[in-house]
Amino acid sequence: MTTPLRLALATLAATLSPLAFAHASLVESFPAKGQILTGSPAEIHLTFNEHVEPRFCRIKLVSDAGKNFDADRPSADKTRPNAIVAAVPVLKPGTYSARWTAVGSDGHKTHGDFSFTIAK
Ligand SMILES: [Cu+2]
Repeated sequence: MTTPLRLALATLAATLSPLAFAHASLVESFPAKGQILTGSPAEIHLTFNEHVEPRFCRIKLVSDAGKNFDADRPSADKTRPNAIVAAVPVLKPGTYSARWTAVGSDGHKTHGDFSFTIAK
């Protein structure tokens, strides 16, 4: 490989790598990871490190007994940048896993999960 070509490739790699890591990741949520609530939350909100497309995002809640409680379709949370909000059904006391899928403005899909508890 010639030196100019090697240089060109190194420059290209340096240019592309920040994009490769620019996927949406969760920064903050309500309920927060591990949070213990005194009642069912009316909604869930998720804040990401970058803009996400709410219509392509999903939030699913799974109880510790394995029952699914899907949140409504998320919409943009106008009170927080890069955040989505979704109404959730009334939840009984217990621990729930919130499983989210998000699509960033670059079209890349990411997912994750966290748990929270509703006290008896
Ligand atoms: Cu990406």
